[in-house]
Amino acid sequence: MHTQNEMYTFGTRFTDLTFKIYNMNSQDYINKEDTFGAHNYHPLPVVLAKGKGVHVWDVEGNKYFDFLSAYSAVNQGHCHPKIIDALVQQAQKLTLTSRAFYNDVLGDFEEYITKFFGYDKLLPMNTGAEADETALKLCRKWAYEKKGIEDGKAKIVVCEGNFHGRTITIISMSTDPDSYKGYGPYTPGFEVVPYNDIPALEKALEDPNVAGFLVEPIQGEAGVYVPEDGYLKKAYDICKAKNVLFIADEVQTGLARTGKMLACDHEGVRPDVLILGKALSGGVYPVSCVLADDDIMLCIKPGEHGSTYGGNPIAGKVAIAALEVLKDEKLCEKSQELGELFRSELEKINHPAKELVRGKGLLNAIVIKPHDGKTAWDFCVALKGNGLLAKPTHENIIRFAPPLVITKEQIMESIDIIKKTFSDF
Ligand code: IF1
Repeated sequence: MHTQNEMYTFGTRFTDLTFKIYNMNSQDYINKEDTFGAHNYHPLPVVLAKGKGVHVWDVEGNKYFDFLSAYSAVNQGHCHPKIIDALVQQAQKLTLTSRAFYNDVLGDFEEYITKFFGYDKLLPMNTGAEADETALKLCRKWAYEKKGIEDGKAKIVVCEGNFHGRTITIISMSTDPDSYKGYGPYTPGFEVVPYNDIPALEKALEDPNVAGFLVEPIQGEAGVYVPEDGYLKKAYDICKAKNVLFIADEVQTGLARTGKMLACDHEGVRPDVLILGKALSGGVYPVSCVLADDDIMLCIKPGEHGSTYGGNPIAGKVAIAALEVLKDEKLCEKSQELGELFRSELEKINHPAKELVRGKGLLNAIVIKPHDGKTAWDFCVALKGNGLLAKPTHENIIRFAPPLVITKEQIMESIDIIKKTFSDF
């Protein structure tokens, strides 16, 4: 046990950093997590202690570009002062009332966000999975109360390669064994169709018991799989023709990440049910939600759904601040412009290990061909050594998703790091 902690101010190498360290190095932290924590992740071997904007620092004071952004939760940059201030101010007033009582923040949050996205109503939750679960329940309720499907018979169509969270019902619709294996029995009522396949969707919607189509506008976990132009609009039109709810999971693609406020905006599609999370709080606090119009949202009556923390005062203030930052700092435009620059620079890299580049806005990925027995993981470890943090999704795809506050100069600096890593690879 370390009896004392010592404040060090690093010398010239880390002039702007002062770390409280308990004489522990990264490996000590890793060992501690290994001893006392569940082994449900295999993190990159880096131990972070500080974040600001596009940068994070490890316990040794090494500085990195964060190109994961906590899976697109930190679009506004680490510890954005406006969002932190909203958190701190509210935290000193009233943190949680539950929904047993009203409070003086939730109504403002509901009004702000419904006008921001153009929907009648908000149902606030905390995590993305809870918001997806809420959307599934809403869709089933609507099926029985409005579409007239026989009770218990509603079906929801989902896509091959989907990722919507880790609950038993959500993994019941997953096609990734790592997500569902060993967790049966599974929740029934889901049908899987190939992603980016309109004929297959059309066929599935012939079934009159289909109530909803749940889709990610770009499949993040599947490896930043961008469907062909027009896919979302065609899918939406088929849903409308069959009186099926188009449910967009924008937990990862939403909030300026792909160059528009919503990825659905690229095709002018307005989802019947919109699911948001992650950057809805700028990475400061768990905030998620579902947005819909009255004819759908009011199918859930008082006492039929809820959450202890859902819509708490801190969440409301933090979310308003996080959304204001997206607008004030024009992060949609930045994401669009810098994403194009990033992809065009990546395209110029000639290396046998680089298979292809894909993405939209600042949600991008490179597909790595195993090279000299080295994988995408090895590439990410090498990137870390060169000052950039990214994480492979599946064994051969590396997602690049920096905070949207990144500058053009920082994009070019990051490209140089990626080029250097390729040349050493
Ligand atoms: C993990 C993946 C990304 C999501 C979409 C809902 C959720 C997520 C489109 C659930 C969450 C996170 C979860 C995290 C890693 C990360 C992830 F690799 F798992 F799939 F981003 F691609 N819809 N994605 O991407 O939101 O409940 O986590 O707040 O579980 O390892 P959550």
